[in-house]
Amino acid sequence: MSTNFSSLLTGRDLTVSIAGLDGVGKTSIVQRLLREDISEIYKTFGVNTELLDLEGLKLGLTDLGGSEAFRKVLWKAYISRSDAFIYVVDATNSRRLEESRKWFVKALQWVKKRSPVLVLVNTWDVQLDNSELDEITKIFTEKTNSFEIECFSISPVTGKNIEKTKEWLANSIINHLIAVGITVDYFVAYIRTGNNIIEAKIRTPQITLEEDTLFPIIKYRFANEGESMLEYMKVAERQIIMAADENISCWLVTTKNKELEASNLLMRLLTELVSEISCIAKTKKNKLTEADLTSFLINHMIDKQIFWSESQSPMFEISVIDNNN
Ligand SMILES: Nc1nc2c(ncn2[C@@H]2O[C@H](COP(=O)(O)OP(=O)(O)OP(=O)(O)O)[C@@H](O)[C@H]2O)c(=O)[nH]1
Ligand SMILES: [Mg+2]
Repeated sequence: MSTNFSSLLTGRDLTVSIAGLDGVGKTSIVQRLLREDISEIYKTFGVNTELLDLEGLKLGLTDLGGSEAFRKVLWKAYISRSDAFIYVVDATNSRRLEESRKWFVKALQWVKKRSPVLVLVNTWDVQLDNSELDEITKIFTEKTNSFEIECFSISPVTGKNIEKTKEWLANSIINHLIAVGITVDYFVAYIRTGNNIIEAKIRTPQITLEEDTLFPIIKYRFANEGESMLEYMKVAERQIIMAADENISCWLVTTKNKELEASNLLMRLLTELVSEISCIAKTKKNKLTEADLTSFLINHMIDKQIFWSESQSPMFEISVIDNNN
């Protein structure tokens, strides 16, 4: 199956602020996350913003100037609006570690509660042994226990841990948003298997049957062979997202009156779900049964609380429907 959903993703971009003292290598790291070439790096006056595409998850990177004037006037406004926070420390400059820690602690007051925080220790081109790294890690993670802070070394020159940073960004932001509540009221998956279509409906007890009929668009619609579809719409104060390939069509409806801005994330999650179901269908040679689907959905969507993050017990209906309907 070809998944080219990513090019279709839209929605509000999630943003990550990158702060740290002047000259610690923030811009070099940001440029290395975006492209290989970091030969032309200039001191940041104010803020640089860049867009990082992590296989469809679009992240706005806000690279903040580290000079004292910018720390004082700019950091708060940007950091307090971001979905995640990265702080860069220069491992080769021990003289400024205390100053750096002081600004880190200050910046944490502005970071949105429970947001993911990563400290990157720029090792430049020097080798840092484990005990040196442990020491720096300790300085930046102790007495900051209201946040879960991850810390590792990086080098924009050698590329060390650049991929690891991208993984951290994708995973921690998804986990964070799930933890704070991606709440969905209604989910339907249609899976074409042989001559039949299995319909799996999951909904919260709150959703009424009348509301069910409010979403007449939720009907199976598959993509052409080798293609995929992704659609986003708003109906009756809810966001509705559909992802489909040639055999799987999944729809989800968000909770009413609860503006979830991260439509791009929801689309990504749904797209992943389509791919996962498609993999299972393939291993079963398209003989996916209702039982297979039930166990998959329970494991992935209910036990792991992917969508029902609030303490509700969603209701399940799985049935086989006639393809000729
Ligand atoms: N050799 C080496 N030089 C680096 C490395 N990272 C950054 N530099 C250099 O250090 C200088 C400052 O790097 P920047 O990336 O501009 O630092 P910054 O944190 O963005 O600085 P401000 O914009 O002033 O806040 C540049 O001349 C970079 O080329 C590295 O890993 N190795
Ligand atoms: Mg810079």
